[in-house]
Amino acid sequence: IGMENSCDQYIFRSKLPDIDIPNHLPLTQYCFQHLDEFAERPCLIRSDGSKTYSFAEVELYSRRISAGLSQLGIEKGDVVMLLLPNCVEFALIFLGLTARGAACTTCNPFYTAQEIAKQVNGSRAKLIVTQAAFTDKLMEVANAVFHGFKVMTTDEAIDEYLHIALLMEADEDLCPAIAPNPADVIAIPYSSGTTGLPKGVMLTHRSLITSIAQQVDGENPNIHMTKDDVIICVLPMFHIYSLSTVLLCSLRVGASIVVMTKFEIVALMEVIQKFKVTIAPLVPPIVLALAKNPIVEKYDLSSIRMLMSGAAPLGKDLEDLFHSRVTQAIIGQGYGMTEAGPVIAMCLGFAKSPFAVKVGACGTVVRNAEMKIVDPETGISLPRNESGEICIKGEQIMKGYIGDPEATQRTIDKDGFLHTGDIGFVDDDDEIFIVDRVKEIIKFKGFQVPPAELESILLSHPEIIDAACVPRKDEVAGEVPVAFVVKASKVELSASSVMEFVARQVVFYKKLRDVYFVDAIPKSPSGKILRKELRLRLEQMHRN
Ligand code: 4UV
Repeated sequence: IGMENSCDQYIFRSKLPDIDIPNHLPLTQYCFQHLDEFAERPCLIRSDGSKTYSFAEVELYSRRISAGLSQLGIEKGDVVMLLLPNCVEFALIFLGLTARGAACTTCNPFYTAQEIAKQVNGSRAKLIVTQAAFTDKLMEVANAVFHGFKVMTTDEAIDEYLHIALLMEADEDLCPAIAPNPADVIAIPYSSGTTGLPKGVMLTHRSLITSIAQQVDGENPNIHMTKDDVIICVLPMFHIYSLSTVLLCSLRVGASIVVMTKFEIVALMEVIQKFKVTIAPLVPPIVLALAKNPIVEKYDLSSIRMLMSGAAPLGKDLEDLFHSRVTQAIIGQGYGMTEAGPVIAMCLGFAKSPFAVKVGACGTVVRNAEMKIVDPETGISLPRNESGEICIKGEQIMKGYIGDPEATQRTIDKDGFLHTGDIGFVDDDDEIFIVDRVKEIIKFKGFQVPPAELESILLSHPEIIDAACVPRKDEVAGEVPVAFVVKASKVELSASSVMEFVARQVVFYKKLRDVYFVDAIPKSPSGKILRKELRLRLEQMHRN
């Protein structure tokens, strides 16, 4: 327990004992292992009240969909893209794919055709499952994709495309047996990791099961979630936080999941009140709205007993303010990263036998895992209370980036530790505090904005000769992307035209919020952009 110093390494562990994790099972079998205890209870609930699926129905549909997929020619190992906002069909198809042994790559439906095409190409998705409203973009996607793919809609039937009824009405008895291996890849969310462009993160049966178990299994689970809980699913399921901690953890323990299509404060309040939501996994911008919007006072939020914030830093003041509104709830943070499977650390105040926790901490390392803090310059592991790069090891971490062994090697060291690119320390009570970031990523409301992607778009502009993108602090979004741009000599180029040029090619949260023209981008002798220097320059500009 706690820290040990072996082989000159400081290793940090959970305060909870390790447990046996049945990660030899296929994911669907693990999720439905205790189905008998809650088969007839509500599992997936549409927040508009139009439909509820029991656990038994969800399990049945996972087999039907698996059978339907095989009739469509989807084989074990094939990749299917879910291009969907939150909906119960997302969950059903994800489970059907998993049962089929196929992998699901999750994509933001609001992405532009260009962004979608990159992910379809990178993951080699054979089928895109989406809603009618998003099919407009798919012609353009098809033109930019090197292989053929099919399209299926989950709502309206469209003549030229497949329809979900083919899956929902398939005969479950025709579900073919597959021989799943714990190391088979079943989810490929995209992340830019510590550097560069978005990459497909290969998560296996074993990694996802391990992460779920680290969260909700054991006699004293780190997150005490049970079949009596009602959890709000407002965060997008295409992001690993919602997919793992909301969807998969709830399936495992039998908690009811209320699925909301999108975040809107009044709708969220109504849903929490109506369904007596007990667990609310959120991100800091939603916590901010809950803490500050006067409308919140009009609703009864007394059912909430656990409030989790993750995916971006939660300020201490905000946490305190929020607590004054929902005094009965335990508030705490989860700290995750797509590549880490995803959960790295979790608030121990959420445990069945809870521990005292401090405001501002982002949890304690999960059980069945090892953490080290290393000096980013020397790689030497550091003791308690010293800040360095947070590294995590365990069976939950990714298998690697799809088709990119070099990026995998840069991220997972020879001892099997995943390097997060986050700077933080472990205190005397095993709590983790994140203080900075050495990786490039910009986080807008918890969404990833990879600077390298914006830079490559900027460099494709005929009048731009160099560019660098960095985060600027923002009270609501946490961070927003801004660019430093070097223009070709003598050309007239306005900041607004550069911003528009980028905006046409990216989803809303990747849009540049400012452009600063400079003579040169500061770089190291090896040509790496000195992002820290640009971040400092920004801070100085805003102080003046
Ligand atoms: O790859 P990603 O977008 O992944 C996430 C996942 C967050 C999760 C997942 C499951 C949970 O149960 C949960 O509570 C949170 O965000 O981005 C990874 C990076 O986001 C920052 C940090 O820089 C990661 O490397 N980040 C994530 N959580 C926190 C955070 C946090 N609590 N505080 C500060 N930064």
